[in-house]
Amino acid sequence: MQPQIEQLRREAEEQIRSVANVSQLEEFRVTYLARKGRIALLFDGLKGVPPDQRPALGKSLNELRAHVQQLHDGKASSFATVTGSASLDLTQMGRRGHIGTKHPLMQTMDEIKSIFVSMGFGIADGPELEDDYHNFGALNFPPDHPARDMQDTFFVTRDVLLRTHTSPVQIRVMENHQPPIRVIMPGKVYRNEAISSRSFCMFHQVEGLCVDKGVTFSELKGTLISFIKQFYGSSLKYRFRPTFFPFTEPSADIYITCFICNGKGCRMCKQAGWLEILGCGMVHPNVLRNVGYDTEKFTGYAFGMGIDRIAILRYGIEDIRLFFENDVRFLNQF
Ligand code: 2U9
Repeated sequence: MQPQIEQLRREAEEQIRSVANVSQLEEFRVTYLARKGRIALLFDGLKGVPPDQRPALGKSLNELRAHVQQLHDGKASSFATVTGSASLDLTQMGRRGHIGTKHPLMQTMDEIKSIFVSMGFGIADGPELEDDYHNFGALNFPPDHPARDMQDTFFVTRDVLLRTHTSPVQIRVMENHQPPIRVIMPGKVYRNEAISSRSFCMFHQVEGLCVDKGVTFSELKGTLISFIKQFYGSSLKYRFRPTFFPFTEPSADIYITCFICNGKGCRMCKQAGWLEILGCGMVHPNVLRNVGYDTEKFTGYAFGMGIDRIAILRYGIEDIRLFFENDVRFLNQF
């Protein structure tokens, strides 16, 4: 049996040199070291040798097994990764890289931005932490206005809060620049509302401001109708409805025919047949005075829209919270 042991040692030594990957190494292990492998077969053969030769042959076989195990382990560690925990098979096919998509809110935001940029608007941004004056006072909110209530606003200190709209950015733009001004402000805003499928404590707005000599409500209408036609399609119906905001006078909400039920009335438009998509108005003279503009010389219009609501309608999304969970199964659909 000794010659067989020697023969097997040489074979194993030769074989291990040609092992080039993890599956070939496993084949090697099964051939030589497994319970029914070639070394185990030799051990079985010990039963048939004369008892006086068994101890010496047993010792040789044990040495052979240890040697072959060492050959195996040496090769395995040459395949091992830096951590040593997993084996790295350099011959395996690479995994296909995962290409992400732009978040649906950012897609909507970018489209809106590019329409206004094409109409000559610039883009401005500002802090999400604001003071009471820029978020409320400068915008003509009376001191007792309910929007200042703790229910709606996240106060950080008595005077510092998370902005409830992007309008304070417009105030800062006007404080630092003289007309003509034509800018939009996209960004995150925060409201202390009950969280549900329809409202979240943070959402996105795009607001716009135009101030110059002789700016009229007709210019507001022309600009916003052009935006609506580019964004929603040129054949839809729209309507302006008077409303109230402290910072604009006169003020209006703009509605379009509900594109889900085509105006017949459905759950999305709350049976009205119309969807509210924008708020707008002529900048209140008090707001212009607060930033030091001469109201005899300058007039302006402003508008605002909630991007999350627009994206929900556009993509038919059931729950606003899906936007913020970052579940790739949701995000990959856009
Ligand atoms: C300044 C002067 C006026 C911004 C405006 C709206 C109308 C409006 C809402 C739309 C949906 C908020 O996200 S929403 O809930 N906004 O209806 N916003 S006019 O008016 C301004 C802003 C800044 C200095």
